[in-house]
Amino acid sequence: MSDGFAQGFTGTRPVPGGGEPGLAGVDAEVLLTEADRVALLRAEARRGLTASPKQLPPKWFYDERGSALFDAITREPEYYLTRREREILTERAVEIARTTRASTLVELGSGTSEKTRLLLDALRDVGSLRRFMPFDVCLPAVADAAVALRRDYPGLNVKAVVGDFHEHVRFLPRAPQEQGDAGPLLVAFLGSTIGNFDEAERARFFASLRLVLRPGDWFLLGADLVKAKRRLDAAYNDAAGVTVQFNKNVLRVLNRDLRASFDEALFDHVAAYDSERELVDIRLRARVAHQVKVDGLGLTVRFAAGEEMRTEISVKFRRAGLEKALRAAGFKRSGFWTDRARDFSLSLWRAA
Ligand code: SAH
Ligand code: AVI
Repeated sequence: MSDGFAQGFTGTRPVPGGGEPGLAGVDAEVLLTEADRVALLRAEARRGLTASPKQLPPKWFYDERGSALFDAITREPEYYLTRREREILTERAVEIARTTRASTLVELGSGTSEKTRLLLDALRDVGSLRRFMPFDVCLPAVADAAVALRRDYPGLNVKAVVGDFHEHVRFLPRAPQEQGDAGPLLVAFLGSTIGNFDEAERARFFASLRLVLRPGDWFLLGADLVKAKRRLDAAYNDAAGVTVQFNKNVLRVLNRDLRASFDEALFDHVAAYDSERELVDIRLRARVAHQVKVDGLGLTVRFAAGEEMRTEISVKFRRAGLEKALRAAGFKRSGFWTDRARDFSLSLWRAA
């Protein structure tokens, strides 16, 4: 196991970065190599495409194009989440920096790390920040973010991590004591990506995160809140159709990486808020009965006319539910904030 990573766990071993194409010149730790990624895609696609109902995990949206499409969604007028979270971060970053005095900031599902600059600025200004670690399943996204941040934050040690947060949280980086860099760790999980987890995944994630943190470390969580169905349906069905492209991108990933023959034109994007389960259910619906060959899996997948395949859920939260889940995992609340419209929440938790 490589230096700087939490010790004492078994399972997938981190391999030093550098060898992966696309990471040249980036200080990186690769927990999920390209070969691992394809093996995981094969396993998860086989399971999901042969399940009833069919489903695919949302992580497979995010190749380079999928990450760019998500970034475009955040600028659509209906997709309020990113703007609301940025509003809270703008108001609270200094308070978060003064409270945590973190020396290492790890960002899970970091994407462009654009909003994270508010935290980086505040932590730099209080003088505690030494290291930033963007962690994402999408290698091009994390590499681009690392290059831009290294340029814009001279003196900051930026280490990119390529990994799957369902699998690799147990390898979260620790600052080696001998570098005199043993201040608190702050793990940020922004954008309401936690909403893409089901209840069991959420509980497992909070528990494994708590295990890897030490008392005195911190967790910052961005989570979207329950609101009117009209606004949620609009946010996931933008008029410009960017979310349609994003949802269908998973079919391109399967076509390229598993030699599948999905035809995007034969599927409709379907996204609707379910007010009983308090989540947006996001699917691809077959327009007509047809079959799709997935050569890489030696599989033929049959779709009935109107059959839906789930590609993502986006859970919407209530404060009480979030507090219960985090307390159960061993976190103590330090702050809970919303934007002025009370659309989105940002909460700070201390490993107790
Ligand atoms: N945090 C950013 C991006 C959110 S989009 C923001 O707030 O705008 C979700 C991000 O999580 C994408 O960058 C995607 O590549 C990443 N992601 C999705 N599933 C993942 C997984 N299983 N492990 C690691 N990263 C994942
Ligand atoms: C990344 N994740 C939190 C987004 C969301 O809102 O659930 C992804 C997304 N899916 C459709 N639009 C945006």
